[in-house]
Parts: sequence; structure tokens; C-alpha cells
Amino acid sequence: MTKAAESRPTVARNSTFQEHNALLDDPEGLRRQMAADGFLFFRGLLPADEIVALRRQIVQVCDKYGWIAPGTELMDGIADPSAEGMEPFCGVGVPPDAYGDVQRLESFHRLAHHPNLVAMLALLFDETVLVHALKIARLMIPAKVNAPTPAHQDHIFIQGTKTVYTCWMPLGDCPRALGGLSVLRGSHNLGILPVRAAEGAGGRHVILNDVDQDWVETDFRAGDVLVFHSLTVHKSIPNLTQDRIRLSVDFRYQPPSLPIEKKSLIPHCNVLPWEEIYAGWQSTELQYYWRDYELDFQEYDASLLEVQPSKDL
Ligand SMILES: O=C(O)CCC(=O)C(=O)O
Repeated sequence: MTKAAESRPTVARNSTFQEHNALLDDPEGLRRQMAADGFLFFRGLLPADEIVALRRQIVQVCDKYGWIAPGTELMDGIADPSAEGMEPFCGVGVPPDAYGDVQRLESFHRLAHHPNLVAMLALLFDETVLVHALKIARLMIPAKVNAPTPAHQDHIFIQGTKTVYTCWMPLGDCPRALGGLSVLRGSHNLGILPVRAAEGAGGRHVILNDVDQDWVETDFRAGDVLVFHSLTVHKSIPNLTQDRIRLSVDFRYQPPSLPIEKKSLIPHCNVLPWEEIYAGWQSTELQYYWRDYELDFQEYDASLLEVQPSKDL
């Protein structure tokens, strides 16, 4: 890319999600909508009380590490600005010991398998749904060290088939000021985009010169779900609050008949081995469930994460 190309103006605007709940009764319409925009947005797809219950468990983890401001209501998730030991790792907002405590929560893993999510994805795939074992929680404490997630495509990290969909959902109401997720309409049709190094989760920012940019976002409520294709460009909106922790989860799904990269079946960032994650669980139903599938493994391609040489920017 030349300097001249870089200096060409790009058009960027912001739109608000339309609700796609009615398409749950129209599978072909649902697939058409995803094919057109690269994302779907469902208001209240999950019961808010289940989301709130998981939120409670995760803010308790924050409290255990001393990150909740004294004298505040736990469920408000208000961080103590003077608290220490928050050096985040792996784009999840908190250090490995706290993240390990979240990964141990059976309810966190179970949420990814919620029948409302799996039924929606089964309509989208018109096939069986494989829930990736790797499941991510983000405890985005508004500290300088927690930069917003840069605009990126999940495929370069997840790999395997491109027919992987992410479900992103906040654990509680998440107005724009708290920093929800924004997706770039139609960007799943741009192919794999070049990247530059960036701050924030993943450490890669797509290069979007000359792309007409329609960023779509909303004030999320507990129970809302955003679903997007592995090539759909997305980013987090900056958390403009001084002290509110943005809690969210992101889970991934694909048809089991398509190739998968083995990292999708290990604990996120290898924070703990499965045996330790499963140690306190009540049920074995969702332990090692992917072993029931005959999966087609695809090698990881590190070149997808290579940054553009700066002379080309
Ligand atoms: O929640 C975030 O900040 C990032 C989420 C994300 O990039 C994803 O779900 O793929």
C-alpha cells in the first residue's frame, strides 16, 4: 500500500443494530441476512437472569482480588482505581490467576452451550453445531493497560474453516459508554485483510484503506447476543467510564464437518489444564464433549498474523 493510497479519505459512519429476532422463524432469511451483513443481532436471546447469575460469580472473582471499590454495590462492577495487581494477560483484562478462577466456573462454560444459542446456530448452519472448547471471558477493568480491542478479523487467530461464528454477549447491561462491540457491515466479504501491530486484545489491527466503513453498534442489554462471521471486522468501543468494569464473553461455533485448528479445543491461553478447570464441576456432561466428534484438523498458519512491513503502510 502506498502513502498516496493511505491518504485517500475513507468514509466512516456509525449505525445501530436492527433486531433480527423475527428471523428465528425464517431460517432462509436468517442465512440471507448473515450472508449480506456478516452479523446478526438478537435482543434478549438469553434469559437475563442467567446472565446476571454468571455476572455475580465473575464480579466475586474481581472482589476476591481486591479490584472492586470498597463500599460499592458488588453487582455494579465498580473498580477500585487504587487497586494493584491488575496486569492483564491475553486480552482478557486480568492476570492469569484471576482468569483461571473464571475459567473454572462451570456456569461460564455451560452458557456457551445454552439451547437458545445452539438452536440459533443450528438454523444458521443447517447442520450440527460444534461449540469450540476454547471459551473467552473479558473482565475489562478501565485501566490504561486495558486498551480497547483493535479492529480485527477472528479468522487469523482461530483459523481452521472460515465458517466459524463468534457469539459475543455482555454479562449485564452494556451501554455504549461502557464499551461494547462494534462490527463493520459487509466486511466478511473483504477476504483476509492485512494487519499492523496494535495495542489491545490480539495485538493486530486490520488495514482498511479505501473501505466504506459502516460500523454498527448498540446499547447492549443483559441477554442480547451479537453473532458474526470469522472474517467480519469488529472492535470494542472504548470504555468511557472512569471505573466500571465491562464484563463480556465470546464463544465460537462451527459445523463439525469442517476443518478445525487444535487450539480451538484447548483452554483459552492455556491458563489452566482441563483437569484443573473441571476439578470442582457438578456435572461431567460438558467435559471433553468434543471427543465425541471425528474432527478434521488443520495446521496453524502463523503467516496470517504477520504484520505489513512499515514501508507498505
Ligand atoms: O470483547 C472484546 O473486547 C473483544 C471481543 C472480540 O474481539 C471477539 O469476540 O472476537
